[in-house]
Amino acid sequence: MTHFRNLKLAGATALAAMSMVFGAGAAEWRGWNIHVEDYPVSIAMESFMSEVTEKTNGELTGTVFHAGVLGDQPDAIEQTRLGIMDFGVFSLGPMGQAVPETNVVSLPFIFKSIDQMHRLMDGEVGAEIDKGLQAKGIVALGWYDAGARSFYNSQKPINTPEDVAGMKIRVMSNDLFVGMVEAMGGNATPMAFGEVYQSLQTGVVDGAENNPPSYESTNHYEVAQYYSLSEHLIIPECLCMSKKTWDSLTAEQQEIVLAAGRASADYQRELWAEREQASMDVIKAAGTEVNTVADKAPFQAAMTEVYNKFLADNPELTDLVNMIRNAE
Ligand code: BDP
Repeated sequence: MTHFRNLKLAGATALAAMSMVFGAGAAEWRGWNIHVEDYPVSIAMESFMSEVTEKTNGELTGTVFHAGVLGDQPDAIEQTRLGIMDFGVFSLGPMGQAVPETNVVSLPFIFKSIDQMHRLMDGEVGAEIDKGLQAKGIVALGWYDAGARSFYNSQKPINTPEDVAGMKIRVMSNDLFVGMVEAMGGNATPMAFGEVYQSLQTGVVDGAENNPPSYESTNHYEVAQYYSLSEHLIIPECLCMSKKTWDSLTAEQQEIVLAAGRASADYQRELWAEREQASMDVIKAAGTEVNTVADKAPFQAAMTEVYNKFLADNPELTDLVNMIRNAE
């Protein structure tokens, strides 16, 4: 009993300390980020938060927690839906388990190029996905760039789907990516981002797949030195706000937050282009063996079963898939 009372007291003291720091009643948002501080996503999130604070004259303040210190991505997505987390930048890859509409952009080779992805996300496709997110408690404030994902591994260059066969490949947590690797004959292991370095190092997996900035910023190139530019996934990221937080704002604040979100997305895309180039320079200087995949057609052909299964399981998303597939 005494023990119990002490615990309660400790909780109350912590709360009192928190309100001293933040000021009673002040909104102190918590922003989730998986990336290290100098990453394009991180810099753009900081700029979003400072613009919001500045334009609201300090009514809205917050902290961005970088490097995944607030937990892994699937959990952070749930917490944002529940309003425990106020905002975060999420890949639409792991978002698929919670928001089915987002899965359409996780279909391999669905976009023809990164430019096309931006154009469509800034238009009707993005609006449809935002609707899906809102139904699950999340508001999209802007679409960030994450380039194209390619395979890397510790064994050999990949040029054909057959080269993937038999390899153990880490994927983000979403059944679609398991299906994608299995369709090439590989073994897929869904795993948290933060565990990949050690798993590559100890041979728990032979490879993984990601864009150049993530391959470089995580130092995965140190333990998986073959980078094969398959560019099989172009998955946008979302500057996402909890709908609970959004609904607590005045109309004027919402306008400021949305404008800051859009502006931060433009900024992030510029930073992204620079970092992609810089990352390629770093990995090449470190001796990574980079190869372009001359013929992507066999990879695309291997994905037929992934599409067929997806459309059979999600017939209601056929129009959205076709909207992208038939776009210029
Ligand atoms: C990076 C994304 C990040 C993902 C990570 C991953 O920016 O959100 O968590 O890939 O592979 O490119 O898990």
